[in-house]
Amino acid sequence: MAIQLDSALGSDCPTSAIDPFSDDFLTDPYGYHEELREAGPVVWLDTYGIYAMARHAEVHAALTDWQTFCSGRGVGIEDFAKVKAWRPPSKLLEVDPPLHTRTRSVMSRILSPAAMRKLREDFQKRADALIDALLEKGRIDAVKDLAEVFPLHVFPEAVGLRAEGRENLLPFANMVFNSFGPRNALFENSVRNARPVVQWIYDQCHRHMLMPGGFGAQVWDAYDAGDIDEDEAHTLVRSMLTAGLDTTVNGLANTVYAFACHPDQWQTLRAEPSLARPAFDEVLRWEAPVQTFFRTTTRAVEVAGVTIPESAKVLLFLGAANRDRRRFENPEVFDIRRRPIGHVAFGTGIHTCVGQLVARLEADVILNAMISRVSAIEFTGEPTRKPNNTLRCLGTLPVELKAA
Ligand code: 8QM
Repeated sequence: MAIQLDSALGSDCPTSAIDPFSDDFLTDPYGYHEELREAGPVVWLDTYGIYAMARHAEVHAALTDWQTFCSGRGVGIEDFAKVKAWRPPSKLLEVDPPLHTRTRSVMSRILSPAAMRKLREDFQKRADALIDALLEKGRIDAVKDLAEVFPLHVFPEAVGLRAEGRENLLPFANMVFNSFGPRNALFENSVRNARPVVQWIYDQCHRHMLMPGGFGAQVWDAYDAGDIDEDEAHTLVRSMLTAGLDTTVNGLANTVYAFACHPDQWQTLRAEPSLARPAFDEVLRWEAPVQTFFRTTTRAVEVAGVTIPESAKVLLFLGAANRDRRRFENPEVFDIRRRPIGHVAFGTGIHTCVGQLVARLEADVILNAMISRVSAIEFTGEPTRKPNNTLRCLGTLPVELKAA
């Protein structure tokens, strides 16, 4: 630790006392992001003894250079080379090539554009029915009644899970995303909450638990074909259950939130429904569901004049990079007409979100359903935040949907 600190100080690396895992930061990160971006291209965070990058150029470059900024030592704060991982590591997220190349190709084949075309019609019907039901209700909590309900309807079915026990999925994912951070109260409480559901999750990943034809069964088909071994198949199904739900829940909640905050943008979208796709990208840029991930350096590396030593943990602020004015003009403005090309909400490089077509499909069918049916989205109360060590989460989002 002393060596790391010396080299940080010795190479002109600015230091900061900001704690990016405090409730304060997680509840309202944007002022802190600005401080971190302006402190320099690389910042040493005293609280944890880690490096951080919050500007777009450096975040993007680090995500692209997997040889130097590896994932195999964990994408949370703990270095798997020093501390045993608290769960068996993911064979997709927390690995490097060549293993990553093999597992990734199995997953991207399953989550392909052709697979999405098969799902679209059914997803759209369910989105239409859900929005009709919510309009009957009028006043809703857009987190519980919309953002959670919809992915919980469509995603477990696409994977091929049994109907019972689906309520276990969200507490499990909530725990995993908290566990990328330090062992603070968020980490400890979510582990305690999820303890009873972990075994259920692991049980669902076995071949005999998965309905034929779903994403899960297709992972096992890849085992039959000899592309992956048994342990890899089981762990890749677990990846789907971990990564596929909480992310889209928050992506949808952030979508409703963004338009509730910007009624003019909702009218723009209604007048021009073909903006749905760029509008979702703008939501992701403006409020990235996954705010941060770590990498670990495999060698000493110079970044913008700062030498980061080997075996350092580097915290990449995806959400801050997406609001860097060096990359995006008026970054704090939510504008669905901007083409937010280059946002890193899905990451970039070899680990770019492999499930993003599912996320895009879910957002697209919900927006389609709302564009034709909902004339306005109005707040009926103050939204609340649910801090998470990785995710940008709303706790509640009280709104009224007005029928068109
Ligand atoms: C985050 O377990 C996994 O493979 C996994 C867990 C979380 C994610 C991705 C993969 C990025 C959504």
